[in-house]
Amino acid sequence: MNFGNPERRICFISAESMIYTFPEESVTAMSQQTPTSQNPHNNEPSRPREDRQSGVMLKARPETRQPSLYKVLLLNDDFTPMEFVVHVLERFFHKTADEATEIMLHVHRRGVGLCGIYTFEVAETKVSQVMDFSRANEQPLQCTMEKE
Ligand code: TYC
Repeated sequence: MNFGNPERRICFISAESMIYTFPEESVTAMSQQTPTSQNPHNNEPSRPREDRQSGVMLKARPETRQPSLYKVLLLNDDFTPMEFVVHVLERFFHKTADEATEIMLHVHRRGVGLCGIYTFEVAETKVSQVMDFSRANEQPLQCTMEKE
């Protein structure tokens, strides 16, 4: 058995739980490359690169993305009482009385207004909560979401 001076190798565990080892010098060389891959605001998928010595395809950075965001909107109608809309904005969107009144009046005058911006599941939940609450109180108030 050979216990003498083995080549030093660096071990990586990928997101897919694959274990890769590389000669130490090649890892040092890789860490000095591709400054754009270190920009956390770069939302493009990383391109696989081939390590020159091992031939293994490497990802320059983990496959993470910023989630898409969705606007939750209230629509005007002629029947829902203003106080009801203010209450909805306080209850489901955590607005103060002043903020809720301002948004309600904006919707009343302009036809549509922004309640908040959320990830998909949160936006979907807010829309359902408002629609269920309005229906349960026999109000025609409409709430929708749209991608930012
Ligand atoms: N236009 C309604 C009224 O005059 C008030 C209202 C405001 C309704 C905002 C819906 O999203 C709305 N009673």
